[in-house]
Amino acid sequence: MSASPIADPFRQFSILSSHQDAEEQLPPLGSGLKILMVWPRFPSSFWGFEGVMKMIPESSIMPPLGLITVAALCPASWQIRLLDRAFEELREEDLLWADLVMVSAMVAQRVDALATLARARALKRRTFIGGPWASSEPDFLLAHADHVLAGEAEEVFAEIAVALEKGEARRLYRIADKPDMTHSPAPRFDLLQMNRYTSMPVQFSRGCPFQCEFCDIITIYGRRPRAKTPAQVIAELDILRRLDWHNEVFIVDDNFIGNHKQALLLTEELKIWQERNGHPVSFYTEASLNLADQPELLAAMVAANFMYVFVGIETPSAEALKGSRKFQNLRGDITSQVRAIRESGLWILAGFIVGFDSDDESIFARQLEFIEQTGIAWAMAGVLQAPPTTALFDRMKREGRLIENSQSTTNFSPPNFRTTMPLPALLHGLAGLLADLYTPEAYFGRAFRSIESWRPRPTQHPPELSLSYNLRVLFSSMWHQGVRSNYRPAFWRFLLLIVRKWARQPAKLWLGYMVLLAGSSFGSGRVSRRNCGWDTWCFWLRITFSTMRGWRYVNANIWNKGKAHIAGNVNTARISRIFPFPYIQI
Ligand code: B12
Ligand code: SF4
Repeated sequence: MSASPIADPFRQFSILSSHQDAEEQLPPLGSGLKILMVWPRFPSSFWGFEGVMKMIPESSIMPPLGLITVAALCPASWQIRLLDRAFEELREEDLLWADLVMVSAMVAQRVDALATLARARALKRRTFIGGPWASSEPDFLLAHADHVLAGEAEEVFAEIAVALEKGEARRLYRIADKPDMTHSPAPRFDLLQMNRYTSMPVQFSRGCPFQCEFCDIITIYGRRPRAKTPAQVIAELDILRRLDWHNEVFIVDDNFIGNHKQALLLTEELKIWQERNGHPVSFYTEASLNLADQPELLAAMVAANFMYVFVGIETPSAEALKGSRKFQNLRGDITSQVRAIRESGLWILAGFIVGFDSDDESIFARQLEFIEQTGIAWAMAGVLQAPPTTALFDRMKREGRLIENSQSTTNFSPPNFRTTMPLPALLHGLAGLLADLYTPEAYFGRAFRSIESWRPRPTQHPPELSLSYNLRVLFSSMWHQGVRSNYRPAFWRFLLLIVRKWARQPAKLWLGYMVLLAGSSFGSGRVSRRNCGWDTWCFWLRITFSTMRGWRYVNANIWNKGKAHIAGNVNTARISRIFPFPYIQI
């Protein structure tokens, strides 16, 4: 495998400014480089758990595994610092210290990623970007960074490092081949401020065998799952243990059961490792719904101390599942599959999508009913997007429905294509769905039912955190949620309920408490500005409520702009300006 430049690597030449002339030979950086790795800030969303972060000592859910993996590929003579913008400021002296500023980003981080690159350039620092966004839009990023890597770094980065030192590095590397994961080095966990995170990431496999139309996993990481050996994963866990990590570990695979035989082999090894080391960590992961049909694997996961799993359920509409080629979700009754997974010992959280071509306005009520019926407390519901490189993106382009230059970044931005359902109806419908899902009563009600029907086994141990840590978090949540929030009664009712019901069941008590804390992000629909800053998820819900209550001006605007949007006169960025999602990047 080699790093192959694309045929015309400077396609964006016209938008490069003169000093970034693509023909310009970038000077050698020399040896012993100082590298500043930057993980840009995310906008607020479901995933940031901003409300929770205010009540716990940690600052972020997880560190950037991509960057610490690349760090492990850098020559030993390079000095590396990692800066996580979730909790660190990027100062001018940090940039000036570095010979090379390396950025990794998802599309969702675009604003801060571009700002970082611009600041580094202004100080004449060399810049290099990689990661999922670079993999999906390398040509765009070529205008903002000196070097761009689209694809995975494992088998090419040693060569690129030498080229950087000697001044022979290309501007754009597009890595077509997928590396053999058995050559992936153990990430540099030692670069992390580990106490700032609630989970540590470990990756076993990349890629997914399915073909969902909207998914860029399969276009970025491929459809043939590639995995590390169990020994590699165990070695990474040993590093974490040596670094005294004893909290959750997220197996960040695109689909943990993409190759279920390999997943089973790994899981059996994990079980032995846990027993040997006194169950120091608990695991969670992402998997497709057909996990429900794998009782042996489910049992092994439970035995290895997996606690919960994220599943892409997307929609109860068979038509939408068919239309988006998510055939694996059509093979059984989803409600029974969810129940089967939970009864086998894994709690479930899930993703839901509205805005498929076949969706009409009844979809919101159907989703609500379905989520209530399956009792999924953490239901990440958002609108369909067509990320670049996906089959959906290509189809929207063919059908003339793609909105060029859309600034949409997440499933909470208006879609980057013209939807069949009128946009105002879609956005209002989603707002209503989320509002209904996340009233304190609905949220805590689902949470209780789902934990009650979850059947953890004696092998499942929640992370062992110190008494002082637990007391600190408990008092903090009592203050923020139990005193200052306006869902106080629901907080106390749920707290008393979980203590009364599950005091003798540590796994359920722990999960109940996590759900209670997360209520500050999810379940606080009717909140006041006082208890939850303007930057958080609940701000959006609050606006939703205001809108629902008849904030006519906003409604009218959304409606009119939405009509214009459907007619093709307005792009989503302009819609974003008038639709007050706080995390839409404009
Ligand atoms: C774990 C994970 C999360 C975690 C935490 C993220 C974190 N702190 O790392 C959580 C659950 C919070 C999350 C959330 C989201 N995520 Co996410 N997530 C992942 C997942 C499953 C694993 C990430 C990972 O650790 N990968 C392992 C590393 C090793 O891979 P890598 O980053 O690609 O790095 C390799 C190369 O890219 C390259 N590289 C990386 N960086 C750099 C830098 C340089 C300079 C160079 C040279 C090379 C290089 O080298 C590495 C080794 O080959 C990925 C899927 C995936 N396979 O990556 C999705 C993924 C990154 N997430 C994605 C999305 C869309 C989201 C959300 C926006 C969800 C949503 N639907 O709205 C949110 C946004 C978060 C927020 N707060 O708003 C997309 C991103 C798409 C894109 N093109 O940007 C992905 C690809 C999944 C998908 N297609 O849906 N996510
Ligand atoms: S199952 Fe998930 S990862 Fe696999 S193709 Fe579908 S959406 Fe992508």
